[in-house]
Amino acid sequence: MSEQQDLIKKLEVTLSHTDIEVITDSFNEIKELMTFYKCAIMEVETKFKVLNERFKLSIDRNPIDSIHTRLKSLDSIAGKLKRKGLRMTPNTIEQNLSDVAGVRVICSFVDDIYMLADCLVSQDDITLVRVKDYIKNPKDNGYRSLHLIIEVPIFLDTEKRNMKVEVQLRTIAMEFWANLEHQLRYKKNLSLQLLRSTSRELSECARISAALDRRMQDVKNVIDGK
Ligand code: 0O2
Repeated sequence: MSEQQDLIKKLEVTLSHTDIEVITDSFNEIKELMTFYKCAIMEVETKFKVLNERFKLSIDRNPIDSIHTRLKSLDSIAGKLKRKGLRMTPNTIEQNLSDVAGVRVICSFVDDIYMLADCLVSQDDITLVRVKDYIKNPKDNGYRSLHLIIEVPIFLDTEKRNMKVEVQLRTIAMEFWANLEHQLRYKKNLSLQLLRSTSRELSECARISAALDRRMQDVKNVIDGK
């Protein structure tokens, strides 16, 4: 089965016949756009790798523990646009979604998150579109991370295109918590009672993990003589 047929089969469950026709007509353009997002991910990942190497020289340690990248799948894109009441075309994707390209940077210390974010957005080819600081303002469930929506240029054979990328920066502790919470969110067969008690427990874990991040940062500051 071709990639296009495979996608259509998945989308038949949720989308109307007209929606599927629109996607079929612009399938090649959508595929091309996805390649552009993939290139934007590569650009941003490289920028963080360069910063990591730079700091290895200047502060004698790597501020980045790991970098994860992901390209949103076509069926997730179709689902998200449908929830917004939009058809899936290259234009609606670019105009309405800012998380098709995702780069997640995991650091040991909270200060490194802000340092890396500042370094990234001060680069002269980066445009900062939006910041959501869930570290200073955690979500009600305890979720913490720094989210940046940026635009980065990619250079193609005959043109330059600015592509949106969602950058999430978080500590190892935040990543540990978010991964478990994500699993809970997609667990469909838990009783309401178990769901409530597990959410409370996760909320408490978020509090402990935020306290751990603060204490680890304090210890680091003492070691660095700050
Ligand atoms: P996935 O599979 O990770 O991509 P927007 O994307 O701007 O339309 P929103 O909700 O305003 O929607 O964006 P926001 O708050 O910046 O969150 C976007 C992403 O952050 C999510 O993407 C998650 O990756 C992560 N995130 C946000 N809140 C939570 C949370 O409470 N728990 C966890 N585990 N992750 C969270 P997606 O599309 O939900 O999923």
